[in-house]
Amino acid sequence: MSEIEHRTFCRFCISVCGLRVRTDGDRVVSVAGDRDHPVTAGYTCPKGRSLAEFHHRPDRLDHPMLRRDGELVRVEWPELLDDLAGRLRRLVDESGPDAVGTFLATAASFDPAGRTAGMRLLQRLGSRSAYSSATVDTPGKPLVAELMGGYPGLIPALDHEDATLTLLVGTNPVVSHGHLNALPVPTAALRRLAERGEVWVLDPRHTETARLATRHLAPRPGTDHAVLAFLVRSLLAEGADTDFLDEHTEGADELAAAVDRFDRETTAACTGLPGADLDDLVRAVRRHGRLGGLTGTGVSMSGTANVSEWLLWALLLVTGSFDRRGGMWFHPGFLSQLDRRRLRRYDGSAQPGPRSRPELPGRYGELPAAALAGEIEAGNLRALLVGGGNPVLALPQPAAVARALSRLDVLAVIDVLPTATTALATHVLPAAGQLERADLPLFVDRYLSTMVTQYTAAVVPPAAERRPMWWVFAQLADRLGISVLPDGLDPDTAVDDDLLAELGGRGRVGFAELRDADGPVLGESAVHGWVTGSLPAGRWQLAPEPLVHQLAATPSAPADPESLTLVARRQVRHLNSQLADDSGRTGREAPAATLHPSDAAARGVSDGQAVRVRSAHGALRATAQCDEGQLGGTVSVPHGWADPAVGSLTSDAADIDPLTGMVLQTAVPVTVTPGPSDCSGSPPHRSTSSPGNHPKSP
Ligand SMILES: Nc1nc2c(c(=O)[nH]1)N[C@H]1C(S)=C(S)[C@@H](COP(=O)(O)OP(=O)(O)OC[C@H]3O[C@@H](n4cnc5c(=O)[nH]c(N)nc54)[C@H](O)[C@@H]3O)O[C@H]1N2
Ligand SMILES: Nc1nc2c(c(=O)[nH]1)N[C@H]1C(S)=C(S)[C@@H](COP(=O)(O)OP(=O)(O)OC[C@H]3O[C@@H](n4cnc5c(=O)[nH]c(N)nc54)[C@H](O)[C@@H]3O)O[C@H]1N2
Ligand code: SF4
Ligand SMILES: [Mo]
Repeated sequence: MSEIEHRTFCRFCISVCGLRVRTDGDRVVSVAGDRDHPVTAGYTCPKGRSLAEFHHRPDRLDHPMLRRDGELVRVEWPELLDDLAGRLRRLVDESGPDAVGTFLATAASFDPAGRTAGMRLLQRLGSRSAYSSATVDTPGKPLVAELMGGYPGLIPALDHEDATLTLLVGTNPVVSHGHLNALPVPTAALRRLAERGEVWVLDPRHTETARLATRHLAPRPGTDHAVLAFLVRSLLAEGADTDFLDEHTEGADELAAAVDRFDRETTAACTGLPGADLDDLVRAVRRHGRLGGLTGTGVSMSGTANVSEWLLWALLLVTGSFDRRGGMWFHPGFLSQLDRRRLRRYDGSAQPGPRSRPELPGRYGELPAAALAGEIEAGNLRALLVGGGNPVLALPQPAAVARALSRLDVLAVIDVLPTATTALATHVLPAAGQLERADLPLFVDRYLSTMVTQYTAAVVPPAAERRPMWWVFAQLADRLGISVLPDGLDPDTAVDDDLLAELGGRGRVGFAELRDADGPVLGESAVHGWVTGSLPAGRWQLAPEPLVHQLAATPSAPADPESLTLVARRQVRHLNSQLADDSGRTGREAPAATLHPSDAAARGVSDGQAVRVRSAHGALRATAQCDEGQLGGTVSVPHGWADPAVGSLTSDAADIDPLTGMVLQTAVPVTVTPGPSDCSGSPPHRSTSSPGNHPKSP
């Protein structure tokens, strides 16, 4: 056979890099960056480049499996689907629809057809038990957008063409390629921004991104709100865009009052930053007038997530930077086109919370993932359909999550590989991977760095008995007497494009044109000026009451400046728990507990030595790595590994943000001691669980 080249895009992360994939029959021969892609221009990272190997991994899930007498055994699709649908029906009849839930997570965000079908199945069953990884990632961002603008889906984006000052707070895009905003080809993009003006990075690590910045400040973890409050206070005193404030905002006096206590001395004491650095930052903002600024998980996972995000938005408003050139634009989405729709008003109110944790908020049709294990233990949730997620390693306390998941009557996992979660499943459903399905980047549409989209056909047909995730949900729905497909299509005959045509039919360019384009389709480079005049909230709300209230409750000084705090981070070769085994096997990337040499020395720890990291909630073992670039008083442990599982240090009960249900995952107090002794929070193993701890009725 002869080789064929396909244009497609990577769906591991939101940079959605353009790819050229060569196939020979059903064999994926090679993967390379697409040099003709207008945004990513041939760039890929190691994850994208590993896609051929990923597709052919010998451990890929190829066959449906059903747990019988404690063991997962291979069955045919109809048998699996009949069994699963039958159990779901019985559970709904017995316990009501909320007993059935979904956890649709990271990989589902890159599979809009699959995710939509899953969400519809749950909605049409009448269940409220929808969970995702969003509530352990960044629920504060949509909340701030809602409270300040009246619409949770407002996504500010950097103005790569005109911005001269860029502030990056708790994000390391050189590794992550962006948090809620893609930063494709990050090194080149940051160099361009720095060449045009200044890039400031606030991070307790001297990160790969900080190395490209013009200035790096390392505030104490969890104190970003203080830096931002100080900036807002200073700018309100001198340098504010008063015309913009008068015309488009409300609450400037309340904002001024809220940030008033963050004077130079208080801020320096709170953050540990020298006053002179704070002065320099204020002067930079005044000098440039407008700026762009983004936060990442270093902010969104901290206890001051909401107030920090708010104060960054407030700074951008006080400087008149939002929705204008040289500041930031709001991404309306090539496919979702918010700029051509009337936005419905959201008023910040929460939906009812989970039954076992009524104090936690429901928002945007979802319950906080922090409540998932508790809802199972309380008997409220009896079946969970997991799609594109690995909750055992994503949620706090892996051992407790694993215990809860194994108590479920049904744990059906749609995945491409065996994981810590499939190991506990009653039903394993092998999914078509990213090269095996047609797609559009619909759910990351507004997170992209510019107005661009791309249709891809499947590069190869699904191998073995792998099936698209939408097909799985559609087959289940069909057996439950409901439909999740457009126009009531028959799940036996529908194809990927039927779903994509519906989902991708409201874009700048129609679906047929996208499909025929053979590659990315570019829109405007940025869309300025569409938000401020048509805000559902009328004017920008500078001082939303719940945030003013949260800020007032933050301490002005750290409780114990001598204690160590855990900070979250990511590594380049794996994405959350995905590919972590690979990067470990090749020895190119290992999980370490990184700390400053002086902190290590003070604890009798040397580089490469085994240490125990302990929080109030559990402990893990890791290898110590001494690094001058790690701020004293912090220890950085990467996310995504089964061992050490950093979730062992977090809690789904203590330190939960009351407005969002977010789990505290950075700036967590910990201790580090030498020695490899036994750990209470040790990660669950991947082995098939024994019948004894897996009470399933066949
Ligand atoms: N290679 C790779 N890319 C990924 C992922 C991955 O696992 N690997 N995961 C993807 C996902 S799901 C997400 S959500 C995004 C996340 O994207 P980012 O938020 O950019 O994630 P990180 O690279 O972890 O960068 C977070 C930074 O915050 C810093 N930090 C920690 N605590 C604090 C704090 O209190 N204050 C401040 N100022 N900084 C702090 C950390 O030192 C770290 O450098 O990345 C995505 N991309
Ligand atoms: N302590 C601590 N906890 C954290 C974090 C942290 O930094 N610290 N980070 C948090 C964040 S930001 C996030 S987003 C969550 C991550 O939470 P999850 O999204 O649950 O984690 P992933 O490991 O990305 O799981 C994705 C799963 O999708 C599977 N998959 C890959 N491709 C496909 C596909 O095409 N189809 C299907 N059906 N499945 C596929 C993968 O094999 C993997 O099992 O964890 C959160 N938890
Ligand atoms: S940066 Fe890497 S993982 Fe992200 S889309 Fe590009 S190739 Fe894929
Ligand atoms: Mo995430």
